[in-house]
Amino acid sequence: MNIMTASDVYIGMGSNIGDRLAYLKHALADIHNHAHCEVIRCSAVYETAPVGYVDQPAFLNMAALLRTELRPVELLHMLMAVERKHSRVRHERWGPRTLDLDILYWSGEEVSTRELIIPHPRMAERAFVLIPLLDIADHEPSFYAWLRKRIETMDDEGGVELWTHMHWPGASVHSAN
Ligand code: X6L
Ligand code: MG
Ligand code: MG
Repeated sequence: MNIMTASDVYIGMGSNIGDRLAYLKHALADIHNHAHCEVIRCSAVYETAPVGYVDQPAFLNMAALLRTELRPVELLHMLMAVERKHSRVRHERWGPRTLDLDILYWSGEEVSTRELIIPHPRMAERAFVLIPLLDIADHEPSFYAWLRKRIETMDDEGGVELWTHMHWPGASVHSAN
């Protein structure tokens, strides 16, 4: 990876079917194993009450900081391939999923196409996105200040509870790294 052409990107990750923690760990490994993308940091893992469509199992949510040479749409397609590899199927719009990977914030970049909007347009209202991001965004001062302000103005933590810490590197499901 050529660091002169790489960007910092924050993603949100979620799972609410099956072995939720294993899906998150496998996704981190798959992203990191891509030739043009690496996982720099990850947040703790939070258990969160479902939002939007509430009659579904609780989620595990977390956030990760990636460094990538991919363009935004290329990263989107890579993340969608990782979702599909882990049996993501799209039934009802806001329904349960084995793995959800969302691009949230791309340092120094805004995107607005039919396929992809960055920053994520609904990030600001979702505690299950903002609270994990706060764990890993402290070296991006303006973004970090915005996150703190947004979280402060929320009436509650929106059903977001610390579940476990994720150690990175060393998050692999098998002990092979
Ligand atoms: C009114 C209408 C209020 C719709 C909220 C919020 C819709 C979030 C979709 C909404 C609305 C979403 C996750 C989730 C989903 C997740 C938790 C979505 C897409 N994904 N709940 N609900 N974690 N806790 O990752 O974010 S569906
Ligand atoms: Mg999502
Ligand atoms: Mg998604």
